[in-house]
Amino acid sequence: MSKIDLAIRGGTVVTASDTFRADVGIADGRICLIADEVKGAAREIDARGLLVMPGGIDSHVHIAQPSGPGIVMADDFASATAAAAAGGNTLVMPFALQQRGQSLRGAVEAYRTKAEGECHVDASFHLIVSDPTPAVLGQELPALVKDGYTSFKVFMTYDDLVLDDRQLLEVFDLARRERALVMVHCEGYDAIRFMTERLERSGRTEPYGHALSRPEIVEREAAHRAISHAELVDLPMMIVHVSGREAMEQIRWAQRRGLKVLAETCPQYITLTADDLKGLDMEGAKYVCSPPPRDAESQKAIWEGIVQGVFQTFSSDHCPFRYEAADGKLNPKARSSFRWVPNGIPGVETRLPVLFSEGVSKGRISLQRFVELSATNHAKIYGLYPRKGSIGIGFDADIALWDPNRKETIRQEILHHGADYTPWEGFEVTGWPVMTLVRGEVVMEEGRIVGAKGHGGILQREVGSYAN
Ligand code: DUC
Ligand code: ZN
Ligand code: ZN
Repeated sequence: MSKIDLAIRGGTVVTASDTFRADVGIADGRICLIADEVKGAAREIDARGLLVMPGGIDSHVHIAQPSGPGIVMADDFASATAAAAAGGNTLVMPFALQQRGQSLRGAVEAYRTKAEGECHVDASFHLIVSDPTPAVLGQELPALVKDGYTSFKVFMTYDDLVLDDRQLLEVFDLARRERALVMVHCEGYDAIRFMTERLERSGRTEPYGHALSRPEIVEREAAHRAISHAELVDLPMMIVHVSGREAMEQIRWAQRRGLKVLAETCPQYITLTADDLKGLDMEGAKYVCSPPPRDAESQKAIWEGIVQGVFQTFSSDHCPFRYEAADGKLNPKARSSFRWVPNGIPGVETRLPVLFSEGVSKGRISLQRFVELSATNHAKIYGLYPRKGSIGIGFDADIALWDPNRKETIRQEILHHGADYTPWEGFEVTGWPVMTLVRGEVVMEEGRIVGAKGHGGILQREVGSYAN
């Protein structure tokens, strides 16, 4: 056997199928041995009392994305991936956003330039298609899929991003031909505009108006429309950031009819509610994201969907803005209407502790389901399996060591992201990641980011098994 660089000894290995006591041997950044005892390694990590789990894969994060005039995202690639590592993640999947009039290839190159040499964990880009011109559909997208950009997001709302039904169908049709996976933001543009203008006319301009302007009906209608379009062209599709019962039931209905509809949900939909947007003065702006968090009954529905397998992935939808900042939540126009409050919340660092604590520690889901939702399914769906997403011979040694009994209180002061607040301030969790290794290198130890940035690489992907 070749030389073993590192052994993780005495821990309990958890995969999407099993939990077992074993040592893990690593050579050249990959897992080379799983055995009762791994001896003779150049270095050892003592994992007694800890869970040895696949590093988290967060397949939905926004980093350094243009977000409107005068607005700046709180994270660059260095800070977002440091936060990811601190939260037990080894890979993030941000978006390369095409602005209208811009070539998609140009957008991708610009994001790669921002990310290269900056990342603490691996990264792999999805595309956002906002301008599906004949050149984009005919040449750019097929070429980009072949180059390993095998998934893209489309929006059913937002002035700068919305695609109409015909455009959605054209993109879906192209994705089917190229076997790419489309992620869909399901909220109806016209209904939101109608509600927003009505609320503004009646003076409901505070942050809570954001939740009132896009109720569950708006998400349900768009989810049903997207499902119908995907059925028409026989396309596997991922509905992202599902917030409550209405959309979840549309997806479950589609899945029961045998349609290839996948779904994602996020921490905000099991822990926050629209009432959080009612915070005094402008405090509610800290929770403005889309779709908005709903209510306790919606949280129950999301758990139902998690337990029943309606959801395959649990991502953060990390989309961070500073609160006390003129380029963030409290920009000069934000007080005049919720529509000017930048849309999104930070969460890449807290996603896994929230799911572990609310899910595993409270007995709602098994460790196996946790690993599926947090890592394995992301790798399978987005074309990184069997390289990423599990602990097995030949996989990249992307590993998080967890103390399942450690109690922590989430606080801004212990986090690494670029935002100046966390929506989970004061949230108590049981279970905490204490070490993260990316391809066999320790990148986080006890909350400290160790090692140089630039260890994280930018990965191209295969077509995922679902799109296939
Ligand atoms: N959609 C996202 O996926 N993230 C942030 C805002 C949004 O609308
Ligand atoms: Zn979205
Ligand atoms: Zn998002």
